[in-house]
Parts: sequence; structure tokens; C-alpha cells
Amino acid sequence: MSVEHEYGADQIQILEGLEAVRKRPGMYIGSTSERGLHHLVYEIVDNAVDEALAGYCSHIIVTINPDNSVTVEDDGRGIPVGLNHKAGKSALEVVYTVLHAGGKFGGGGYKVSGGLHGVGASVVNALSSVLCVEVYRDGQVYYQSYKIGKPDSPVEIIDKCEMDKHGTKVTFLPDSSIFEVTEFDYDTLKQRLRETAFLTKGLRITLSDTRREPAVSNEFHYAGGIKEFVTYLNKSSEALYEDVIYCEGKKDNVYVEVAMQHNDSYNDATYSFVNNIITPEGGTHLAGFRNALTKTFNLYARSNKILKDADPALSGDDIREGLTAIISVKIEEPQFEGQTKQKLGNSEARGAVDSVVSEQLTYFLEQNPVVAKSICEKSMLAQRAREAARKARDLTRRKTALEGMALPGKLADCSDKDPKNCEIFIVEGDSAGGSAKTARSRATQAILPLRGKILNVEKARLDRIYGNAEIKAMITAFGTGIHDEFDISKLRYDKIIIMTDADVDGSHIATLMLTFLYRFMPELIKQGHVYLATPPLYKVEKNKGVWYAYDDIELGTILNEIGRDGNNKIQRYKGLGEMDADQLWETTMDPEKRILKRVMIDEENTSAVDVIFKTLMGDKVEPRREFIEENAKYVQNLDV
Ligand code: 1YM
Repeated sequence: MSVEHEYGADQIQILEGLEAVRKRPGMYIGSTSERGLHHLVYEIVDNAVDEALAGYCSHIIVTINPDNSVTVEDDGRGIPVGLNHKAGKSALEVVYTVLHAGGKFGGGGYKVSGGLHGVGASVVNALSSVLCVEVYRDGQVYYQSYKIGKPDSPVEIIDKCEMDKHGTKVTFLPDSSIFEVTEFDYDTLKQRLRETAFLTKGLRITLSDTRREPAVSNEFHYAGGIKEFVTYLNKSSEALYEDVIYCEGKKDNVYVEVAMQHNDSYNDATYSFVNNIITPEGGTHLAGFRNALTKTFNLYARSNKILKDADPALSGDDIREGLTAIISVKIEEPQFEGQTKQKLGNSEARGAVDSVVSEQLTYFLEQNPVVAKSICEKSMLAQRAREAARKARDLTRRKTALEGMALPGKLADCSDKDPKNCEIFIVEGDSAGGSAKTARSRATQAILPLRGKILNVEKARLDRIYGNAEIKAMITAFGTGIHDEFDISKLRYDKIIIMTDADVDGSHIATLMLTFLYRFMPELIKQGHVYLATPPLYKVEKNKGVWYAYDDIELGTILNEIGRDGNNKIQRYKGLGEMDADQLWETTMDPEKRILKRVMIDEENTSAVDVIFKTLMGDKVEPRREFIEENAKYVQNLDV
């Protein structure tokens, strides 16, 4: 067999590999939507993060360029450029053209890969119309560029650099014939890179957007790693004690890091990661953590007589009330399970986390009796509230069993009984509720008017929440139950539409409802059942013609079209109640004409969603003011 022949066969295999990626991009990066587009950046950044985890890289710079290409640069060793004998070409070219060649040559260290992630540079290359790499090593600048994954030329030296400069710089332009969108979203990258920096103690990550003037930039660098992550997540609530509890250790080749702190809220905000990848469905590492937490606190509370002999044990839920925690493990060969491959399967991770946390938490509690006592007391309060809530629930359940499924009195239900055809409007106030009842299409549209502002679930314990009339009405109307008993197959309406006034009060009420839905029935949002209605802001009348405008820009367009003379009568709607039933139907409820906004959760970034709800609905005013100031630019009609 001649060398040339071998080379040819190799070449064909590579082209076939790249072709497979271009044919089924979803298999490699999840999708070709906005999410897939951003995955390209994460793939390249992950390689640089691996270099940081190996101890060679301290700074990663990510830049969105004016043409929507992205540049990622690190100060690591630089991808090896020498000849790879097996492939007969530079290692750099192999990394960028051979599918799955991301795997490091030789063992040692943890690889940030698993599931969809870390499939490597060659995938990004195959999905980019142009990509170029520069490697700085030994005083030389090595260079190679590619078009849809194919090299333009061999790796060449294009310049000299300082002897002590080293690293890798990659620029790529996503292929617009593959991706549905090619515009990068700064905030999406910002959230993700901030998270990456928290998870990689000491690593500095700089993100810049040079598409606009002046360019915007953020830098993330956390010497405290996940300890600082917990502080960040808790910034909008009052912490129960000052220090973040931190455990770190290694067992059975699993490196374990846990940081946690209780706050005055009632939610459990625990996030688990494996090799820097979030595991939304948890797995063995999370199970080990929970077991250690429950066991250690019960032991402590009993032996220190905080829990009396006659008292029942604290449940995991009790201890995790108001807990913010990060569990981060590093494993050489992570196994992912579950339908979406988002759950860690390695059994050794359970034991490792359990033993590291049990041992170090026990020590911490003994050293910090004041903190220990306050956590135990909060857990006991939670236990009592849970018991009261359970009684209230049992009572309702017994009543329901006796009286049949009693729907709330205020609900004007629809006549069609097939949930697929049905929708429910949650309407603020009785008067708007009245108009909506008149306006609706009786067969498929149900109306549930709520009186005033619903309870802020972010600031209330379970027993109060279950006792709240407005919340009870929603729970029974939807039919699904909540929490452990939640069953989406019992959902009585395909669309849950929140209809509030287009002003500050209306937005506040909509946010309260979304908070409730997010905390108690997140699946409804995740599966796309929750919507916001969009009532118009203006009505313009002229010579018997009627136009509705949903924002100021649209109003301008309409006025330009019909002429701005004295014959317009422009009406500014203050609330839904100002519209008569016909107008409400025509502008907001008619499925043929209305605008509905579907509420979505970025499932890769639930910690960011959590922070937003805590910031908007929590006790602290300052973080809320900051959030509103930062985001005011996105608000078109800030009505104050
Ligand atoms: C902006 C993207 O890819 N950095 C990077 C990648 C590698 C190395 C250093 C590296 C790894 C090793 C040895 C090793 C990679 N090397 C390979 C391969 N930044 C970016 N920085 N020397 C350098 O793991 O042994 C793949 S990635 F396979 F060539 F070693």
C-alpha cells in the first residue's frame, strides 16, 4: 500500500466525517436554532477551559466581531502543531478536521466533555463558512484557515512573536445556510461565560461585543470559585448566616466541591455540575449531596438536643428550604443517563460526594454552633409549615372526593371538554373579567378573573400559599395539581393566557403569576403552555376607520399612513376595563387576530432565571433597582 493511497483514504474519511456533521448538525450541537449557534462558542471555549483545568491557561478572551464572527483566544500552551505521524499531518489540522479528534493524546486530567458537549473543534469548523486558527508557540505564529471545514492550505508560519507568548486564537463565522439565526446574543454568552468562570476558580474570562459603538465588555474572574457563585445567586435575598459553607475533597478519583448558604426565601436552588457541565436532572452526585445533608443535620440536631427525642426527623425538603447550593464534581469518564443525557450515572460519584460532605459539614457544624442552630431552627419551621400545608391539602382532597371536582365559583368554564382545543384567560380584576366573559368564544375559552394582586410566592411559606384563595382557584382550574402531585396529563387547557393591563401594575401582576407558575408548575412553562396576551396601547379612529397600535412605533407607522391631521382621535388605553367586549375580542382574544407571547425558560440557564425571580420578587430593593436600570433599555413602554 503506497503512502499516497493511505493519504487519499484518510482524506475521504475526513470529508465524510465533516459531511455527516453538516447533514445532521442537530446530532452534534443539539439544534440549528439560536441555542445551537451559541453552542459553537461553548465548544471552542471548552477547549480553552480544559487547558485552564490542566493548569496552563489563565485568561480566555471572547469577542463578537462586527461581521457576527466570534474570536476566542487563550494563553495556554497552544494546540500542538507538530506532525501527527498516524495522520501524516499537523496535529492542529487533525484537531480541526477529524471528527472526535478533540480527545487528548495521552491520559491525565479531566476533559470537559460528555453528552452533546465537547464534541470538539472539528464540528465547529464543519459548521462555519470560514474558520482560522493561530497558535503561538516557541516564538512563532502558526496559522491555518478553512472553508466549511476544509483546509485552504497546510499549517504555515506567518509571523514571529515574543518567545514567552503562547496560546491559541480561533475565529469562526457560522455558516448561514445551516443556522436559522446567525446573530449572537451578548447576554446569552455573558450568562454562560460567567457561570464557566465561577466553576473554574481563578480563570479570567473577558467577553466583548464590538458590533456596536461603543463596544461593551465584561470580565469574569472569581478567586473564590463556586463559593462566589453562591454569594452571587444569593445577592437578592438575605443570607441566613455570613459565610458560605464550603467542602472540597477527592475520593475514588472523583474531585468534589460543594458550596452552600441558606437565605430567607423558601426555595431550594441547588445546581449540580459534572466537569463544568450542568446536570439539570441531577444524578448520583446530587443524590450523594442530599443524603449527606439530611443525615448530617439530623445527627447534629439530635445530639445537640435541638430536636427532642419525640420530634420527627427533619426531611431533606425541610433542610433545603431556602438553600442555595452548587455541587461540582470532576470525573475522568462521566456517564450521562436519562432521556436527555442530563443526569450523571457514575455510582462512585454518589459515595464520593456523600463522604466529603458528611465529613466536612459535620466538622463545620461543630465549629459553628450559632450557624448550625439557625439552620436547624429554620428547618424545623419549614417542617411545621409543611405539616400544616399537608393538612390543608388533605382537607381539600377529602372535600373534593366527597363533592366531586369542585371548580372555582369565579371560573367561567368553556363547554368543549377536549383540553387540546381549550384555553383559559387569567384576567386581572372583576371588571375586565366581566368584559372577557362577554367577549369570549364560549366553546373553547374559559375565563378566570382574579381579584387584585395575587400572593407573592417568593415571600410566603407553603401553608400560606395553599391557603390563598386566588392560588387555590388557579390550581383547581388547571387540574394538574402541584409539586410532587403535578400531572401534566390532567391539564384542562392547552393554553394558559395571562391577560393584564398594559401598564406597570399589569406587568407586576403578570410577574407575580409567572413567579407562581415557575415555582410550582415549571413544566407548564417548559412545555410551552403559558402565554401573555398583548392588549393594544392605542386606538386610532378616523373617518369611520379604526386602527389599533400595540406600541409607540406602530402608532407612528399608522399615523404616517393615514396622515397626521386634526381628524384623528387617538385613544390611549389605560386598562383592559376601558375596552368594551367587542374591542377586547377584536384586539386581544380573537385567535385569528391577537398577538400571544409564549413564555419560555432557557433550560440551560436555570440559575439565571432563578436569580431574576429572586431579584424581581425578593425583599432586597437595591438589586432590583440595579436590574431594572440595566434592563430598562429593553422596555419599550415604561409607564410610570
Ligand atoms: C481558543 C481555543 O483550543 N486551546 C488549546 C487546545 C489544546 C491545547 C492547548 C493542548 C492540549 C494538550 C497539549 C494536551 C488542545 N490540544 C489538543 C491536542 N483554545 C484551545 N490549548 N498541548 C496543548 O491535551 O495534551 C486538542 S485541544 F489533541 F492536540 F492535544
